[in-house]
Amino acid sequence: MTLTRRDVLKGAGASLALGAAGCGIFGGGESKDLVPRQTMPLNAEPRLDELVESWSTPYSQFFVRTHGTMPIVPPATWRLRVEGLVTRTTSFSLQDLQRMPSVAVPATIQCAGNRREEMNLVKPVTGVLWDAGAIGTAEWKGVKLSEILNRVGAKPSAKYVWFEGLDAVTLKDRQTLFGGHLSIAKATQAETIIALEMDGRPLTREHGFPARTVVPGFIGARSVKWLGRIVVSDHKSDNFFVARDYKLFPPDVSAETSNPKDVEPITENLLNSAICDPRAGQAVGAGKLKLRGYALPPGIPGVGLSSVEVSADGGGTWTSASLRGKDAPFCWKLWSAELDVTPGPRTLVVRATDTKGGTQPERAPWNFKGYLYNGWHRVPITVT
Ligand SMILES: Nc1nc2c(c(=O)[nH]1)N[C@H]1C(S)=C(S)[C@@H](COP(=O)(O)O)O[C@H]1N2
Ligand SMILES: [Mo]
Repeated sequence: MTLTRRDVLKGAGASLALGAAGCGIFGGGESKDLVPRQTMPLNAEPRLDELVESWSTPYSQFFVRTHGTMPIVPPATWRLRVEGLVTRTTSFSLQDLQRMPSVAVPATIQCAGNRREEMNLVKPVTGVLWDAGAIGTAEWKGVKLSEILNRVGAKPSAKYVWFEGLDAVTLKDRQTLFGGHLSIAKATQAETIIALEMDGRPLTREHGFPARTVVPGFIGARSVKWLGRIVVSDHKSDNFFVARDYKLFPPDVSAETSNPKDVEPITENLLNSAICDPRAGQAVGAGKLKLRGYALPPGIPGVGLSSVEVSADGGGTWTSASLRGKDAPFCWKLWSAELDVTPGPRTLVVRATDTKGGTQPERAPWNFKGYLYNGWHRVPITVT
């Protein structure tokens, strides 16, 4: 097996030296400009004001979320095995997938832990303490999962499709593989794909080379990177990240009292929005102030964004923001607004409303894992 120059460059990031100023680690002429939240495993997000410079998130600004190792997968020998309730168990090579009909799907991926830092201020939670930057938008290109399921002959008794990554994750008591699952209904939607490319180039190592699922509308954890195996089944996956993690426990449940069997795995994203500019703690001049940020529709088919509103008095009075960016399903929109601000400590607030009339709650329910925080985003600033 020979590694191409590109693979070697990708692999050069195997041991990471991260500085607080960001990390330029991924070689190949590309670099990430992210703020690390954790280095082993690597978890890093962009500066918020840089994140909303463009609707399509540049490579350098796309957050990275890993739970374990970041495998260097040799493309020539890699196979995607599809088995379980299928007529023909099949191993697809990368070339097999590249030769199949392909589709391009723009999609925003948001981590279920995005904005966890805010929930942590209410009461401590477990997990990576993300600001509001664990989100990004790209055009993903690859093969429809439904096409793969047709080729292998998924049986009528199939109810779930399980996915397994090639990365090794160290849990408290054992090692495991990262995994996900989808109902057969979501697995066969046109938007659900096995992506080989991100913004017109092969996936890079940290985003799942050579293949990952992209599941628009669902939390990022369901878009499994470094895909190694797909199992078609009549029951739910027992992978740790489906059966135990990525569940939304009620506020009165703690790590000690939780029973994962009581709760379903998280699927869709919730309606969300954030102020990305100005940034928390910034000092700005009195008068007209421009605000910029993003808003994400809930991951429900056919539901988009209808409005974004901002406030400089903690939610007493609201001003409409203007939305921009592609009108694509399951994708964010960028927004901007102008507010008059007077001297003193001020709290900027944003909330979004969707096309079904749903709005963000002033505060989202606390849960010990810190998932799905979508309360009004508040940014304290000083006006001078
Ligand atoms: N194999 C594998 N897939 C994975 C993960 C992982 O740790 N291992 N993390 C998931 C989570 S929680 C998120 S939010 C997204 C992040 O995708 P990105 O790193 O490409 O931004 O990948 C998902 N897919
Ligand atoms: Mo995530």
